[in-house]
Amino acid sequence: MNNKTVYLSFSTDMLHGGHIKIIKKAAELGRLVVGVVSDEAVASFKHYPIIPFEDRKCLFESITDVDRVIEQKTLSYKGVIESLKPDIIVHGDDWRQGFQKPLRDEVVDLLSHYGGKLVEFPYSSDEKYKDIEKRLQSQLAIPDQRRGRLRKLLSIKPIVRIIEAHSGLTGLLAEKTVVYDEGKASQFDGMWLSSLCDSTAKGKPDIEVVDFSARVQTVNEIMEVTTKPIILDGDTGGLTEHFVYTVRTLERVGVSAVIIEDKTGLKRNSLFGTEVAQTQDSIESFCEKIRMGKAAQKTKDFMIIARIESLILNQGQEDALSRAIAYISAGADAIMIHSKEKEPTEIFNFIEAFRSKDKKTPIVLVPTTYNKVTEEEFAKRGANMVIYANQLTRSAFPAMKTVAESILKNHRAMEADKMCMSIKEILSLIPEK
Ligand code: SPV
Ligand code: MG
Repeated sequence: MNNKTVYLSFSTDMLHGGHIKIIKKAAELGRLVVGVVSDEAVASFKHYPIIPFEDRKCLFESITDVDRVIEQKTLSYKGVIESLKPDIIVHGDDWRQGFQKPLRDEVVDLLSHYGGKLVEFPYSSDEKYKDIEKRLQSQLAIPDQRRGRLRKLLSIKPIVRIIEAHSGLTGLLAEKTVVYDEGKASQFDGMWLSSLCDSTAKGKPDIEVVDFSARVQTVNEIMEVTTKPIILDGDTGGLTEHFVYTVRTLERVGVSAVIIEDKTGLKRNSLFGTEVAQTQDSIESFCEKIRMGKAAQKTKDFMIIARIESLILNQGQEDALSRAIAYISAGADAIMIHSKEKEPTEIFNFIEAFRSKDKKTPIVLVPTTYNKVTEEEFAKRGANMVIYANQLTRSAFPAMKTVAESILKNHRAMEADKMCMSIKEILSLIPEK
C-alpha cells in the first residue's frame, strides 16, 4: 500500500452500499482518513443528526478500509486541510454546482498550495437510499426523539435560533427555510409557538383567551408536518394547580420547553409595557409554580423556562436579577429576560450582571424591538437563544391586506396577481407525499 493520506468526509446517519463502494475506492488511493462532520455542522445544512457524533464515529472506525477517523467541525475543509495536509481529498462530483461549490473552490485553492489532489467520483443518487434516508429522517418527529433536541442544541451551538410558528404552513417555513452563503448554511433550530401569533391567527387578543386545548391543537398541527423542537409560549402558566397538567401534556406530545412569564391576573402582551395594567407575580408564588411544574415532569428532556418581566414593568435590573436567581433555584432550566426598549443597553447590562453570578444557565432573548443586534453579538455577550417571536405574522398580514384592498379597488384580481405566488407554485408548495 502506498503512503499517501487520503481524506473523505461523511455527514450521513446511515451507511449503505453506496458509501461502502466509495470507501473501498478511496482506500485504494492510500491510507484513508475519514472525517465525520460534527453534529452542529450537520444540523446547519440538513437536519439534526439522528445518530450522535460519537456513534457515527464508531461506525466508521469499525470499517477495515478506514485507517483513522477524525472530527470535521465545519462544512469547510480548511481546518482539516491545515492540520492533516492530505495528499488526496475524495468527494462526489455533485459539489461542482450548488451550495457546496464555494467549499469545493476553497479545497482546490488550499490543495494547490502544497500539490494536494482532488479526486471526484461520479455522484449517483439512488432512489432506494433516498427513501431509506427519508424514513430515517421522519424519526426526528417522534415525541421521544424531538423533545430532548432543544437541550442538545443548547449544548452544542453558540446560540440557538428560533422562529415563530402558528400553523402547519408557518411550521414548514421554520422547518425548511435554508440560506446558503459562501459554503455556509443557516437555518432555524426550532419553533416558538407564540401566544401573540397563535391568538392573532385566530382573530383573538393576546390575553390567554385562546384556551390550552386550542393551543395544543396548534402544537399538533405543527408537529404533524415538522421535526424541529417546539417551545410553547405558556403565558402565565395559569394556576399552579393547572400548570402541572399543562407540563405533563406538553411533555407527552413531544414539546421541548414551555416558557412561563411572572405575571398574574389578566395577562396583556408585554410590548404594551406599562401602557396597560399588568401585575407581576410575587417571587414566592412564581417559584412555587416552577417547583410544582418541575416535579410534574417525567423526563429529563423537558425544560421549564422562567420569563422575567421586571424590565418590561420598569422594576429595574436588581429586581430582574434577584428574580432570575430565585427562579433558577426553584428549578427553572433557563431564563428569558424580556425588554421592549429599542436600544439593547438594559439587556446587555442584565446579561453582564447575570453572567457574573451564573456562568451556565441559558439566557433566552426576544429581540423584537432591539432588533439591530446580531446573533453573533448576543452569543459573544453570553446569551444562548434568540427567538424571532412574531415576524412571520407581521409580514404576512400587510401582504394579505394589500391584496384584499387591491381586489376591492379594482373589482377584479388581475392587479393583485403580481403580488401572489403562481397557482403552479401553490399547488406544488406542499408535496402530496
Ligand atoms: C409572544 O410572542 O407571544 C410573546 C413575546 O410572548 S412578546 O409578544 O414580545 O411578549
Ligand atoms: Mg406571549
